[in-house]
Amino acid sequence: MTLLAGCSGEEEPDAVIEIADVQFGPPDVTVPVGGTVEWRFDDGGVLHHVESDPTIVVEDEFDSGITGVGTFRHTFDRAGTYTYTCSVHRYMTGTVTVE
Ligand SMILES: [Cu+2]
Repeated sequence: MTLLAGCSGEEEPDAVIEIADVQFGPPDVTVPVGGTVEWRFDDGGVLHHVESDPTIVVEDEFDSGITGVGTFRHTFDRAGTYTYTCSVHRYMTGTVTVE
């Protein structure tokens, strides 16, 4: 199987957040309703976590699990502002605005 960038058939995310240097970059993104955000764990194997604010309603929760590699995607089907954090580094926070 041959996969070429742009030809793989996998949809491009609406926003990409790089996790590096113990930061979300950028921490705050805006996507349309139905948009997908991709977090990329690219911090030399340092463990991080993308975890939705536990106060949001259950159907909007997202949780990457704690990991140091790969990517995590979540699709946001309802408008709102979603805060998230890294449980390993609680000072790492960001928001996804869906509008
Ligand atoms: Cu972290």
